Amino acid sequence: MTELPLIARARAHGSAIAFATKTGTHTYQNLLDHSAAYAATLLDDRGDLQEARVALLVPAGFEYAAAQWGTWRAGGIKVPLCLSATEGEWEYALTDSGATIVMATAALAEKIGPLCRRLGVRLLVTDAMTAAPASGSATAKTLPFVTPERRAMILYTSGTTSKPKGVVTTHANIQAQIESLVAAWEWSAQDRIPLFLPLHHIHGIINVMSCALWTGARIEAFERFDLPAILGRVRADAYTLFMAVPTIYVKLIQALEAASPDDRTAVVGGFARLRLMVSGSAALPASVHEQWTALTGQKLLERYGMTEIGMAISNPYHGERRPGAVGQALPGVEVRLKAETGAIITAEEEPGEIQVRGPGVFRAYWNRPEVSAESFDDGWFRTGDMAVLERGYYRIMGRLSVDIIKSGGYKLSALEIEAALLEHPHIRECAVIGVPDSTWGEAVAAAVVLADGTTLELPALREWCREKLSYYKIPQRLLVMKELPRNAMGKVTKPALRAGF
Ligand code: MLC
Ligand code: AMP
Repeated sequence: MTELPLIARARAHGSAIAFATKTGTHTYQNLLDHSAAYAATLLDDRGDLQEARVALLVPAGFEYAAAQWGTWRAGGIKVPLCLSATEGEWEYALTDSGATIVMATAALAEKIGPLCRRLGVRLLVTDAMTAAPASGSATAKTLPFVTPERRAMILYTSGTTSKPKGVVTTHANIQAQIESLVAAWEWSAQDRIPLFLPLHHIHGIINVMSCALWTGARIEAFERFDLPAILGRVRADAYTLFMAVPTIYVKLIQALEAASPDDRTAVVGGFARLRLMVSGSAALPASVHEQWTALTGQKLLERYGMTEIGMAISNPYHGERRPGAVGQALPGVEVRLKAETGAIITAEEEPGEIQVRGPGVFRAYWNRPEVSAESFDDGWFRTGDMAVLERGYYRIMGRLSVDIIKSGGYKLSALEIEAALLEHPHIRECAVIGVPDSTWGEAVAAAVVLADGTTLELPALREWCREKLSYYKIPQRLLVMKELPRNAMGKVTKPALRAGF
């Protein structure tokens, strides 16, 4: 074999439609041609990018997929950036990954251009590349042979360190993640799926886009979660599959309840006819699961995953989909629970940390050998999530770290947000936690101690944060305190803070 399997498979899907948008459709052959042209441009006069990092600032859609495949076919590592990040966040991702090239649409190139110039990073504007015909020289260029063991992608994930860490996956890891889901959820070339999740995280990249492109299915991409447009397409039976985070199901329930009886009947009918609806990236409250079934007749399939491992545990496609539980290990994935004592748990009803092993598990954190080593326990990845086995299914109980927050499916680091807040001239001390929220799962809540003689209100704080943090990291609650609760060691007792909100 001389090509990555993803590319070789696309040749077989040739004339099938890969992407459908308001403005037109693109076949798999278009994707092959475009990605070859992108690869040729990226390579310039080189024969292989040799794992050079190529950052992507492109909205979901055909261009994004072509840029991703172009990077891979040229031998590069793709680093997708959050479209709405602040300049500081972009700068961190570019410098930490050592990216030498940014691919961006014209509109986004204008925003990131000054930073690229300052950092000396080459900026390629995708629209300009598309406008130029795929010249003979581009398509005729011999592309390098990229072996599956080579590194393919770095995804930045927030966690227990203040700054996000780069999760490095190889082509083989990505393929294993895709093949597991394609088998478990019975993907086929007849599938059609909307893509409205951000493409700097695996939920959108792997579960939706890559599984679809692997099987020859059709993707309808939206630049953002455009609820009215998506509902319109659901009622028109445009899809067979639907994958979203719990917050989206909460928002869909709200929209259906607010709709006129006729509209509701039409949209509910569309949802009822889908072959599968999946929820993940955060806990789906059993009440939301049950409300959705009552409204549409659909039994949501909840699954559990993580950037470092892909998807690990899932309710079954055939069989009982149990509200409040995430099911069993996916094909090709080994899961075990480890007790605090160090014992491997074999009995039901005993909680332990979820540890995962398998070909989909990432290679390492980028440039962080020590953190990488600490994250594995005898070859098993330590997720930091606690679970228990009940009647044969895993149920997630929570996280080991109080510094990780999940809001709207985004994983946030309390430490990163605290570091930003401490730059505020009025804030002397602060502690950030996630508090339960019926829409977002958890909402970012900040407790602060102010400098003498100063005041601070939430709207002003949120406005100030816009320069520093992506919008989904900005605190939604604020509590001004005289002092933060601390233990004998002087460490803030975050569980005690929760009561204050
Ligand atoms: C939007 N807002 C948020 C937010 N998203 N606040 C907190 N947390 C979030 N996640 C705020 C906005 O700033 C805005 O505030 C207001 O909510 C409405 O914004 P919006 O843009 O209209 O919201 P919407 O488009 O509806 O976005 C909601 C969403 C989005 C759920 C579509 O959050 C989203 O795409 N989440 C998915 C993230 C994801 O893909 N995670 C997967 C990670 S991978 P204001 O003040 O302006 O009104 C992973 C592994 C796995 O977890 O297992 O899958
Ligand atoms: P991320 O690091 O953004 O990939 O997020 C992964 C984390 O999301 C996991 O470690 C879990 O804490 C959480 N998560 C994902 N799916 C679920 C689920 N179905 N239920 C509860 N938590 C989940």
